[in-house]
Amino acid sequence: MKSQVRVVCAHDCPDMCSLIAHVEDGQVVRVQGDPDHPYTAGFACGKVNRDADLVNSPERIATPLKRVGPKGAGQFAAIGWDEALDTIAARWKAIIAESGPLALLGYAYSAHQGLTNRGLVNGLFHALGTTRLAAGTVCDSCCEAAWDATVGPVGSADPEDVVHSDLVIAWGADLAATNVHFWALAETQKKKRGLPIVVIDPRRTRSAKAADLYLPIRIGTDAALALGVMHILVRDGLANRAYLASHTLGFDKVEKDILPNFPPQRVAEITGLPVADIEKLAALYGKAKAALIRLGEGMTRLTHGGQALRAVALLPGVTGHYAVRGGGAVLLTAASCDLNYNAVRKPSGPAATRSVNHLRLGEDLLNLKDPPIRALFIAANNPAVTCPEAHKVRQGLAREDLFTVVHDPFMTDTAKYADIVLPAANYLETDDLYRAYGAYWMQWGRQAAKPRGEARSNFAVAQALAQRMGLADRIFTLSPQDAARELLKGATGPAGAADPDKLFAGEPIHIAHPFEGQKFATPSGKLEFHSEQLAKQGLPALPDWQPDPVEAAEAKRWPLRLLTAPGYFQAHTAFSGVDYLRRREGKPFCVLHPADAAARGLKSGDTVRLHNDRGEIGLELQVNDEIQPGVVLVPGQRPVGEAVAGTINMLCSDRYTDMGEGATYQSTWLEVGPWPASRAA
Ligand SMILES: Nc1nc2c(c(=O)[nH]1)N[C@H]1C(S)=C(S)[C@@H](COP(=O)(O)OP(=O)(O)OC[C@H]3O[C@@H](n4cnc5c(=O)[nH]c(N)nc54)[C@H](O)[C@@H]3O)O[C@H]1N2
Ligand SMILES: Nc1nc2c(c(=O)[nH]1)N[C@H]1C(S)=C(S)[C@@H](COP(=O)(O)OP(=O)(O)OC[C@H]3O[C@@H](n4cnc5c(=O)[nH]c(N)nc54)[C@H](O)[C@@H]3O)O[C@H]1N2
Ligand code: SF4
Ligand SMILES: [Mo]
Repeated sequence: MKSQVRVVCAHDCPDMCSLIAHVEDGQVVRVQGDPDHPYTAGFACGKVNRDADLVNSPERIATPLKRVGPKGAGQFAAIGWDEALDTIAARWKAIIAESGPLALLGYAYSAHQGLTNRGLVNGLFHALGTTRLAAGTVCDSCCEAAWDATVGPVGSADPEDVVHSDLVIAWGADLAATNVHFWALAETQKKKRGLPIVVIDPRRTRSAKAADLYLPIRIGTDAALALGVMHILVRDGLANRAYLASHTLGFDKVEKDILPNFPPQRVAEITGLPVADIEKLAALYGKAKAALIRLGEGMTRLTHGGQALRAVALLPGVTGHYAVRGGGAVLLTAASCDLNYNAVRKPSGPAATRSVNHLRLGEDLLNLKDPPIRALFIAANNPAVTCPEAHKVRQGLAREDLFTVVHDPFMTDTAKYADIVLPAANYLETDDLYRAYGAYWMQWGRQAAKPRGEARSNFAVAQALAQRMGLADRIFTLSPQDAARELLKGATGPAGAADPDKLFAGEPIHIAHPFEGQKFATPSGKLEFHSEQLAKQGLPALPDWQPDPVEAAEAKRWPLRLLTAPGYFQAHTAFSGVDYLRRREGKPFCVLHPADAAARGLKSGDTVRLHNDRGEIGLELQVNDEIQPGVVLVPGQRPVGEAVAGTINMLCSDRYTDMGEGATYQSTWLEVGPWPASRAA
């Protein structure tokens, strides 16, 4: 029997495509874009076009497993669900009795599921009163904190308003890889009416190659460029004084104390960009009527990442583009979708316990005391690959006295360290409610096929464990659709006004607020050039660019800086179970500029050793000039078995960003040399 089911793409991606799953005899045989969605417009990306291969992958885990070998060896025996769940509940109860609930840590992340599957695992641990996860610091907590301090906790501009823009700037985002529907919309406007596109990125990405102006900025210098542009806008009389006076706070101080330090010549020295290009960018921006900046997370993945995003997010305040449809800045939209999230995420439990930062898992598994973490539940996360200090993560996971459960569709590097592995259903196999984080859409996605093997969804596993742990909250007894109805109760704005009949019939629900210009939800209600909140945290109240002393010391010891970027056919590790995509992405590799390769006697195709104080890894080398000298690019994070040796996060530190306690992958310095001939490549 053949059918078509309208589903929603759950992968960690701003677009949230509506998709059609073609099902034959109960199996998904093809996934394609849904032609009836206004934004995602009938096409899926190159990864998700293969999601039939993901859901049917022969590498999926079929049954629950228990460890039968040493920790981390990946030796398991199949067990039944009852045995698995009973074992987990019994161990948790014993640990809680001896050490209290803080000895448990639920480490569940957003990846690749909708709101109820994502939320209910956290709800389970919230209700149990365990140690909590400060989630998302591996990803967007820095850019979110910088945005909140500057603009406030509200959604950004609507990417679909790019049809009204007269200039687009992709600033630290490789849109052709990570935001393909926004990119497609911008490119259509470029073809139709010559919409100019500027790309600011240390890598000449696919997006950069298609741009009208490409600025190969030095990593970590975006704040200087943004302040340099402001300097020129003021110099040339292009600042919108009326908007600055009515909608912003503290620009006078920036103008007096900060902008004089950023004349074009100095900005050129800091950023490595020619003065002429800085002038060109400022002139384009200052003369545009509706310039839209797509703020990218790329510029935040380093020590002063918050300052970078904040300075760039202030630019539309100088020109007043925040007031214009098609102008302003696109970042995250979720803050303007007010659902009753607590119904799922916080059904009961103490208001506060203690927290573990998502990116310090290794550190906290090894060093947390009173009580130490004795039980760990990981869902939809692969920290042994995707967390910085990956060696420490692996050491922590290898603790004999740690009881670890991993819930994942695949036997990941992390799952290999588990005591119990639970096979997870994926989004094609579950019902769920979805809300985009990079667009204004909400949609119900139906289950297209029964879970493969004995896989169960996050939602089902959270409910089963809640019942065994004696939790009485109603949410742990509801169907996914009834749980989604709880999310809608008390919801406000366009999401709250959604017609449940249309929603649960699978119609995409547009949840953009009527356009009234960018809202500001800072304490002053204005765009804050001067932030008292930041000052209270001991951070500069005004935007600025300063070198970081720790980075400067590292740079003296090691010649190359790490540039990290998304994989085109892999998103982190979630598609590594698809053989076709693994091959499309190729062997894990790094890129050096020809000058740096020549200086080391290296050539394309060589196996090379990347090393610093934290360790060494082995990758294949590509030599080309898509990056500047002094940089080594490593796209994606790949499981250990795929590379010659190791994975990139073994070289990255778990130091925090200036804002939001986020990850600083790119504050990593290293050296690249030949792979020792004595070791097999
Ligand atoms: N194909 C694909 N799509 C993805 C993902 C993926 O891995 N693969 N990941 C998903 C997830 S979880 C996320 S969070 C988003 C992230 O999507 P983005 O917001 O695009 O962020 P990044 O992927 O971190 O980096 C984007 C770009 O920033 C550049 N960059 C690095 N350092 C700097 C800098 O100092 N200044 C400037 N101006 N640019 C810099 C990099 O070269 C890279 O091209 O994408 C999502 N979509
Ligand atoms: N060096 C470096 N490291 C980085 C980054 C970087 O730029 N550079 N980027 C960071 C960013 S932006 C992010 S978001 C993180 C991502 O880090 P992670 O979230 O750890 O990585 P993913 O590979 O996206 O997904 C994790 C796991 O979820 C599983 N999964 C998929 N669907 C389901 C499901 O329905 N249920 C369950 N239980 N599991 C499921 C997948 O099989 C996969 O093993 O990585 C970060 N790490
Ligand atoms: S573009 Fe993003 S939302 Fe669309 S199919 Fe690909 S991963 Fe999913
Ligand atoms: Mo992310």
